[in-house]
Amino acid sequence: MMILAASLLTACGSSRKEQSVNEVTAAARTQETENLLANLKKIPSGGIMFGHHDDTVYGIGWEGEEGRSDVKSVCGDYPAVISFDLGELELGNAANLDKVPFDKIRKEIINQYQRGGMVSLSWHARNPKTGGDAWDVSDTTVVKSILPGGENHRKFAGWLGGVADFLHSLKTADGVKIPVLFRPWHEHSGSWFWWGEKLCTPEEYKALWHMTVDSLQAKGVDNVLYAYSPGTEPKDTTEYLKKYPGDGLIDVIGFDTYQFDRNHYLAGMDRALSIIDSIGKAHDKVIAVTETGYEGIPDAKWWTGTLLPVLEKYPLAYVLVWRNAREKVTHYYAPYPGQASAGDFVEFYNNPKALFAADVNLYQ
Ligand code: BMA
Repeated sequence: MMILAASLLTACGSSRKEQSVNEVTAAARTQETENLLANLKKIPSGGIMFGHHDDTVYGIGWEGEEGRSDVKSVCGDYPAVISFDLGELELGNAANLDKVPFDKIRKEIINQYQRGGMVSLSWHARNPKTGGDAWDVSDTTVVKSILPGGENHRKFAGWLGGVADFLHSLKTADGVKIPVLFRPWHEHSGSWFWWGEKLCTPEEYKALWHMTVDSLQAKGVDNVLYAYSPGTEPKDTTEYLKKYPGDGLIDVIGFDTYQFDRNHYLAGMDRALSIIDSIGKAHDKVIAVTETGYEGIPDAKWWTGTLLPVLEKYPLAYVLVWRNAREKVTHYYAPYPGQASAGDFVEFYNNPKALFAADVNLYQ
């Protein structure tokens, strides 16, 4: 596998750097991680996994209750995909930017693995140059400053070391390393994060990805798949791939999009879906809607009337909605008992195409 990848790349005339990244990628993955990738490729033949951010750590009116989930309270099962965020791990904090303790996140990652479901991790990393948060776009040289040779490179290398330690710590009681999908540097086609469109060049953005993956692999992290997820700004496949770091690094391609106006949402969703569908086929990548939702879900038929019809035309592995914030009660994207769209969500759940935790077994 490794030799084949290397000789194919040599035949294509790729640089030594790309070659070494590809070799490491091909060689350094646990069996469970390879199984996860193989199963993600098979999922679309049976349906689409449903996902929810921070599902089991808090919801509307509760926090930290063992086994609780707003999604499960509504339909009886956990999401097939649960995502968490590593933001502020880099500060050495005990809890992330949304005040969820990393020990709790680790525990919930183990629980989700034991259900046979998937975990995705985003990273709203603080601004390593200004000291502000991920949304601090006051300085356009932040990415440059953390790349090799930059004044914040050492500091940032330390942050990546912290991420590697956390990923290494994801183990069952029997010592099995738990595979996760890591989705850093997301929504880079917009300009609201310090790694965004107007904040770095395509070369710098790609170098950020290479540095991230190289550094984790050099530290022996072998339980991770990687996802590339811009927003819906790219209008075609060329624009979508403008900052793509390469097939050797990326396993899942997706995008993030939210509903404000229904027609605008559906048009953007459809265009982005057809872009990732065609790239997914050409590059043999898993495709997914990595973040979406309609804040407050005021449309009682949203799940079966808007979301499912647009998704089911495409071979997606999963769709994930954002968090049910317990501290900002209008900021929620999954229903809870009594919420306006709860009945329709049960209908969505009952559709054989919508896959929840009990429907999947991703590690065998
Ligand atoms: C945003 C909002 C914020 C949150 C951030 C990271 O979309 O939900 O409140 O801090 O994601 O989870």
